[in-house]
Amino acid sequence: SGVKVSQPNGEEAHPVKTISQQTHVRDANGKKKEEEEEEGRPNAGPRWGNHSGAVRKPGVHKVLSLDATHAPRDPHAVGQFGQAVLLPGSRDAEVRRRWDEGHFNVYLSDQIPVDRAVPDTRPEMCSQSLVHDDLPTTTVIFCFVDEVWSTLLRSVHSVLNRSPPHLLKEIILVDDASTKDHLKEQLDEYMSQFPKVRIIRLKERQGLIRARLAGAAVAKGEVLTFLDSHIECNVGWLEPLLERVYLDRKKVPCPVIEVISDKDMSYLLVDNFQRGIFKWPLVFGWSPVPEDVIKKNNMKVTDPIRCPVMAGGLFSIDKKYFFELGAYDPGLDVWGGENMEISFKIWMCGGEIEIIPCSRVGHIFRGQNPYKFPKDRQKTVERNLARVAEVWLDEYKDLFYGHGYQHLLDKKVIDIGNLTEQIELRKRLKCKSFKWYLENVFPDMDTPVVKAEGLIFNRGLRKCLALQKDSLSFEICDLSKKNQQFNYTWMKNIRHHDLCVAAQNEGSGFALVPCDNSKRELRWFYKTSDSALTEHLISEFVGNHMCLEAEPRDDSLRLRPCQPSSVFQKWEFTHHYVR
Ligand code: LR7
Ligand code: MN
Repeated sequence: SGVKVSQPNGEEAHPVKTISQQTHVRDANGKKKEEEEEEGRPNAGPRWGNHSGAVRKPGVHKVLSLDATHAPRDPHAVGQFGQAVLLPGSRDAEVRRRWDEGHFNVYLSDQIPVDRAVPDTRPEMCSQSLVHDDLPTTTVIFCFVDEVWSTLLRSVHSVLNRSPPHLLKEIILVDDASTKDHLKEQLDEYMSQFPKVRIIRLKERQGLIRARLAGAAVAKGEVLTFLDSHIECNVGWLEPLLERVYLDRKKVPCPVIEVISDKDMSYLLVDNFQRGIFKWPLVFGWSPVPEDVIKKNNMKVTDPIRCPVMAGGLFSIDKKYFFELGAYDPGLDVWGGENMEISFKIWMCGGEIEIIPCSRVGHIFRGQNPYKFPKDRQKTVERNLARVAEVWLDEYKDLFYGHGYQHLLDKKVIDIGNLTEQIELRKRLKCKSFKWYLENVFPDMDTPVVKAEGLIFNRGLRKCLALQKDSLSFEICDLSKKNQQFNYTWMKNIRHHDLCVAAQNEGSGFALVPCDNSKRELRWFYKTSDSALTEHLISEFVGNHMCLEAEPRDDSLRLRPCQPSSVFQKWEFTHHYVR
């Protein structure tokens, strides 16, 4: 059949491409190799324990490789089988003209059938894997704002064509106050041929977070499955997700997100063993599962992959569990940060996030959001992230602010809104600490909560800073003495428990004051260099490079203009974690 032509392990290999958000796109040869390794191994079933206690027997029914498009109506149409389309140069102007409608090749998308076939990119074992015959039903929720007609339709068709009908309760399209005309009557009319498709229209733009909540509120399926509105579900995508929820209702499975090229609309494979992670300040990214974890767990390419954070757009979750978790923080606006929120919440409050290699969905990665933000984009995302940091990060929120978001601490600059309910929720659910999360879910991140700690040695005095009653002085260095212990934090505070070293306006009389992240007089820039000449503590409060200096006459502290040669301005912490 025609589908053989498109099999990525055939001669018609996809070219290797790199895509900024997802660098693990790989070619057909890489995949073929892993499939060979795969052959003949038994299916190990669930790997990561069972929260609900009841151990279920392994599934007994084969995944239905149901795909009405394996014999597409028009096998010769462009883009069929997920192949790249090269348009003649004469179309360049047209392509460019329509690009901004979706920030991808909209002109080309419109030429490709809305029910095109895509290559079955699953590892070979997947078609043999077994699932239960009494899986829960799901409601698929797409929210969209001004989505391109052909991609929205292709998303819906891929769900209709590749989901077993008895598992697909309904598809809910949440129109987040789109302005484009075709998304109104024309969409109603088109979707009226599919009884399972319902359209909800929001009167005002809510953003994807509250739009998803609106869909979830009326969903009738037992499981919610969220998808972006420019995706193509692959063969057999749904059963492996529902199987995980069935095995344990606190598992939150995500498909492997493959790449639909924004330029030629080809369906590209991604590397195995990729998981979602974050870097400071809460930036999502992909990274391979560490080699030792793969070895230790003897992981196969088909095994679920524990995921510290999810990408955000594509996942299934037990509906009751979603609401038990408090769904999303409804205070998050428009776009961004909700994937961090739900990820931390799931892990810290007893659930698990997994990527399921046998479930695969292609997504068009766009260089820019094709819609407008009601407020400034940057400010919207920052505000969302600050809400997440305040509720979930505990003492680690300093790392978030300390990586370029210090300005968010000024409550006059930005109002992140009320957090009482979110904080209450975390207490009510008895969620674990962020420290627990880092140690147990993302141990390889290895992120120190302070930049330096221990004693603070002054090179000139050859003594250490010490707290005496409520003032600061110097003592002979002694590691066992508690009053000589300080932290140097991501907020650049010199901290002893809840007290911080404060710079004084006129430079004398050093006070220890209660720490407060928003106060500039508590910030000390620790300037280090290998030449060891400039280990200064520069006040960020008083302008013009004023440095903390020890006064040898009376072992006091003062601020003086920074001088590279002054040994009394040189400070050394016992332990440096980050220079
Ligand atoms: O105001 C809005 N209202 C909406 O309904 C803004 C967006 N949306 C819709 C939009 O039409 C789309 O269907 O919400 C969906 C997601 O928006 P995208 O496609 O612009 O987001 P994205 O793919 O750039 O971003 C990722 O991060 C987002 C952060 O809020 C969401 O979690 C997206 O769902 C998420 N997408 C994915 O996880 C797919 C893989 C991307 C990666 C990595
Ligand atoms: Mn998207």
